[in-house]
Amino acid sequence: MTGADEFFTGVGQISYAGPDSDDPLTFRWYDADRVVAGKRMEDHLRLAVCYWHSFVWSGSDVFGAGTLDRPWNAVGDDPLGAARQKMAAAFEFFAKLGTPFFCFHDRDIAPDGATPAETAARLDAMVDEAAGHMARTGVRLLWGTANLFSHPRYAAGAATNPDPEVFAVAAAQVAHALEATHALGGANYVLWGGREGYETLLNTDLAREEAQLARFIHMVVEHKHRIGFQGTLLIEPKPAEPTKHQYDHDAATVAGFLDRHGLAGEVRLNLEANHATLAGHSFHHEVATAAAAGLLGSIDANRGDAQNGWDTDQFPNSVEECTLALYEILSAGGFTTGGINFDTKLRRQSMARDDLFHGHIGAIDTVARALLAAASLVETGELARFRHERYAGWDGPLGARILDGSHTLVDLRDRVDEDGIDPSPRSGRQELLEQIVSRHIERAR
Ligand code: XLS
Ligand code: CA
Ligand code: CA
Repeated sequence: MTGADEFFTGVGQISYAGPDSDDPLTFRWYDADRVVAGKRMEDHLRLAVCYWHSFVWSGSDVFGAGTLDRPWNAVGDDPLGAARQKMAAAFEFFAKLGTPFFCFHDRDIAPDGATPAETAARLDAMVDEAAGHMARTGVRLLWGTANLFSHPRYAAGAATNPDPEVFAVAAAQVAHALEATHALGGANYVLWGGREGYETLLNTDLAREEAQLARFIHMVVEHKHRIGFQGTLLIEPKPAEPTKHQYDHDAATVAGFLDRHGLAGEVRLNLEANHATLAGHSFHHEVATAAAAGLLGSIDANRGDAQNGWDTDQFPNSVEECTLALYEILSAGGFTTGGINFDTKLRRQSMARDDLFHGHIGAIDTVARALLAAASLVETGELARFRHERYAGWDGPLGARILDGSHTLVDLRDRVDEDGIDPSPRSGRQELLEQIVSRHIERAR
């Protein structure tokens, strides 16, 4: 790509140059073909760039206008032409960065039309356009989703709206977005309930809204099977923002919701680091909770800011946080259809076009380095061994009889009295274990 068609002039193909490289437009840790724990790095991490923050967002915030240099967003009187320009810029970026996947909302790639028919036709046209770029560049789709939160009709929710007509419009939109994702060979489809929540309980019927949401997800499951979509359906938990309270609060809340409504086995989780922070959890907690429930799906890698309480979606830069998450993921067998999507946006002052490369390269090196540390933790088995030994009693006769229901409280009282059971506390060794993690991070090469 050269000349007038090129948006990121001055940036070529980003390649691996090793940890000692001083060139910020190279990878120091991400070496796609390097085999780690039996698999290529690229196949472990399954990295994706998100369309919305990177190519749609102009840098505007609630106090001010767009700041970012995004020439493809100059719509004029040709919204579809602008959408095509934006897509050309996006695929130029994906290809130069060398990440294998991207993710999009329906409205990111195709703007709303004046009528539902025009909106649908625009999406179809842009899906065709995307298929062409994907075939040309080899970039694949990690997941698609529907934007059920920007349009004013969704102010009071989509599936959980008090008006069933809004539910109907949302259902039509998701049917189309799922079909678009299927047409593009998407590996997953994500449902994020941005407005599925409430601002005040004074006007909200919680029981009804939960039942509506469950019905909606069942319809999505049914449609997935009807059209033969083989990818995974993922719910993305988030506790709040934009609403005061969102129903898909965190991993444990969604796990309970899926069980209550007979959806277990059909839907897994897309976990975002910044959403964990907002829920008052570590990302490690969210990933471990999902793994324990067999719901691990995919990851939105980013970070929040410790000094403020909103969804800043910054690029991840903590090797330690990513190591702990990847340790859980590798211990659970690694990603299947999921991957790592950078749901990340630049700061509003990072207005130069090539800042998008710097943000992504730093994030990619962070997760690549974390992968090396996590794989080495799994390989030596130091943490797993300690944990296994800590619970060893539960594999012995006493533990087994407690768990299989053969001991009652009275039986246990008798055992304690007769056998003189008097356990002594043992060290949990937290500091030692933290040192083990640090050592693996330091030595990861
Ligand atoms: C917003 C969410 C959203 C989902 C996709 O906070 O992270 O971007 O990932 O709708
Ligand atoms: Ca997200
Ligand atoms: Ca977010």
